[in-house]
Amino acid sequence: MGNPEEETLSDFQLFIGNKNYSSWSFRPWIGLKQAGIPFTEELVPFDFKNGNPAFRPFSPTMKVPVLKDGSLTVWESLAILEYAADVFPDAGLWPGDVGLRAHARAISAEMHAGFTALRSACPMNMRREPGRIGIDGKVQADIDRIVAIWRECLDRSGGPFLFGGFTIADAMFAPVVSRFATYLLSDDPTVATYSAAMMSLPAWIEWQEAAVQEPWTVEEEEV
Ligand SMILES: N[C@@H](CCC(=O)N[C@@H](CS)C(=O)NCC(=O)O)C(=O)O
Repeated sequence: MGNPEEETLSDFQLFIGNKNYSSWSFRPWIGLKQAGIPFTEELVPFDFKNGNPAFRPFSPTMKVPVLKDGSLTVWESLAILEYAADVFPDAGLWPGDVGLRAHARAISAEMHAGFTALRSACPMNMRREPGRIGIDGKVQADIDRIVAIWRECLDRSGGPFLFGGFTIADAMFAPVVSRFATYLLSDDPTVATYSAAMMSLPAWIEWQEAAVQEPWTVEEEEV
């Protein structure tokens, strides 16, 4: 396999949670969509009160996202995107240059492992009316670090995405872009420009349009 445009079919089956809230699901979903990699979407709504029993048949961690490719199961958002980049090496999911690729992997891993203060204080909630909330020093430190990462990448690449064209790094930061917009977390012009580019992607619009129409409310995620 190589170029997704030359592929008529893939067996990729992506299990995701509610589009309005599932920030981890959004990452591989927008990455695969943006790269033109075909997949079947299986949306399984959260059922936190009962421990999400419907996740048991497909998810070894009882979390989403999960990718199935035939008999293979891949969990963890970044591992799913890495697998897609391996299966479709011509899809441009990582920068071509080895040094830029290392940088893109570093910030993607930093996102995957970190920014816990921001993630817990400001859950992704695409339906929420934009508005500020009180934020503490730890959340502000996460915001400052994210803005520094974006500014460094965009200054070097010239945009519109972190490494010029859309890569896994953008997919990993997509839910943060959404949080910045929902909770009005930064007035930095770099954030505004980058967010506008991300939020005008057809894949972003498709996800958001579905998210805002979902009937489910998850109280734990409403701030
Ligand atoms: N590190 C995991 C995080 C997955 C995760 O926490 N997913 C959330 C939804 S966004 C989930 O399934 N939560 C259900 C639960 O914790 O019971 C990844 O990158 O995929």
